[in-house]
Amino acid sequence: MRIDIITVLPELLESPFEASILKRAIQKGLVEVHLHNLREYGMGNYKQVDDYQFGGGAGMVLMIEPIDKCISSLKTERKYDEVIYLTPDGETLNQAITNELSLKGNLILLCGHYKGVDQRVRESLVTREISIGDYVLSGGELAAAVLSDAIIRLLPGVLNDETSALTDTFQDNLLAPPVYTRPSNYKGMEVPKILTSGNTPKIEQWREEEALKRTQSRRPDLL
Ligand code: 6GU
Repeated sequence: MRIDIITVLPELLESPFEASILKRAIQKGLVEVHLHNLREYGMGNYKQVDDYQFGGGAGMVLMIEPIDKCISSLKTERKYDEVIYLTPDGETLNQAITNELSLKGNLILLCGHYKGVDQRVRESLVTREISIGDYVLSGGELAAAVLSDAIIRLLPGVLNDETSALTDTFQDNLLAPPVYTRPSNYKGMEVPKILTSGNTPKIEQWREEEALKRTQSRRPDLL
């Protein structure tokens, strides 16, 4: 997979890909992530990327031309499965969407800023619009990092047994059960006896029950 991220703030997106699981996925060659500074496609001597909105009103709007130039230049190199615009008025991200996107080949992620992008970008260049939840961020960058992380960890070979995605919360529409590690007694707080019993089928059964209980009490909407 290859992810190309278009942004006016590439520095905000560097560190998420330079640590831990995402870094290792890139090093292993399982995914390529490329950051593109929209300003390099900006207009005129000042490399302008945004302008006042027609009709008046506060807030700048990202112009279509730099975005079109950047996307067109990427598209001359390879085909893309989706051009995703990160925006709070997009479709709300969930595990089903993440699973679906993890099966794609090449993705462009376009980060919005200020009042967003010219509507014509959304109508002519973007194939999908995604939000990461009902709250507003300063820009699409952190949302692009969240989306990339959620996708990349699902790619074959990225996770090992210990970090397996199969037991994730949401992967079966249930929250994950409680987990414990040593010591088995900490200041009188005991680990459930079943977990130290060595009885694997019983442990599995307990985990399923706990997952169900936790989902019922915290997220009944998932059931
Ligand atoms: Cl994708 N962008 C911004 N700016 N805010 C958000 C968001 C995206 N998703 C939730 N809030």
